[in-house]
Amino acid sequence: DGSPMVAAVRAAARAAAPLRYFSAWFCPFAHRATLALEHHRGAVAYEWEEALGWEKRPPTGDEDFSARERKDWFYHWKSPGLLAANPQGMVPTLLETTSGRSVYESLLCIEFVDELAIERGSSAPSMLPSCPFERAAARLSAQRVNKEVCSAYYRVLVREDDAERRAGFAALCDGLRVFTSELRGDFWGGNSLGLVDCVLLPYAYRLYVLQHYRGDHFVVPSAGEEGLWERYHAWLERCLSLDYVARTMPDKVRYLEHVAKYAEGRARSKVGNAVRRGVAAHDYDDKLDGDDAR
Ligand SMILES: N[C@@H](CCC(=O)N[C@@H](CS)C(=O)NCC(=O)O)C(=O)O
Repeated sequence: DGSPMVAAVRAAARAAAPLRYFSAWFCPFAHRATLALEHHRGAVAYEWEEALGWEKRPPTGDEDFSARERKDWFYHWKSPGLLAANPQGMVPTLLETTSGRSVYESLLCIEFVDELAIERGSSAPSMLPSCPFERAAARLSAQRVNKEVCSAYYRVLVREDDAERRAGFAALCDGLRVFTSELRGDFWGGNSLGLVDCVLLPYAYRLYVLQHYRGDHFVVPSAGEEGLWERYHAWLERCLSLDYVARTMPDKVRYLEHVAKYAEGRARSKVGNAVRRGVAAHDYDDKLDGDDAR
């Protein structure tokens, strides 16, 4: 029956059914989706499923040679629900349980949540500018931050050569410089948290682990460059002072313990495998670095 009333009832039911949110407490990519959901809290109902974890075991025998050298690799376990919703098995994944449709890839998840929330009458401002030119600029910056800052974070953590780590950290700082020089107000796009802030924030919050595992050369300057670093830290503090942001942050000690498997090169995740074989974290290959590579 295609009557408008039936369509309206179906639409209401869809709106009411919470999304299943496949996530992991430690995952900075998923953290981006969480920030979008919490920015629009109330507008998009969701049920969090902790869908990814770690198990320590010896390799299965099909791994590359470096995997055979040790017996204490950490592999992901993945929930059946996650694998059904996203065969690549990555968090964040958002599933509409009534239709079986899913959305994944963290940058897309932010935009998807934002659009859905606006459609459902969110009272929070959109996370993207309304002008098409500015939207394009925001997407460009979001991708750049992801490549320059976030992928460099993994280079510093996973690569074993000190020179490579330092080059990674220099690239990370350059990425932060560009981000900071683009700030138009309290946040990247003006006066509320938006797409670009949301891409960077989970990593900006986690940078303390680099000093812990790599030493004092791996600390973002606290001041200097004509106030640029003061502006960067003020941005970070401003973000963290938002209630809905602060309550999404993982415990620092617990995260530090978790990330040891990356710092020690023992994490057999797609990102970990990609960076170990010498490509950028954002260039992982589902076949080369995924289950087949294990
Ligand atoms: N490009 C993805 C990356 C997400 C990602 O790497 N998530 C990790 C957890 S932090 C994951 O799901 N790993 C599963 C695996 O490596 O097989 C995104 O931006 O959403």
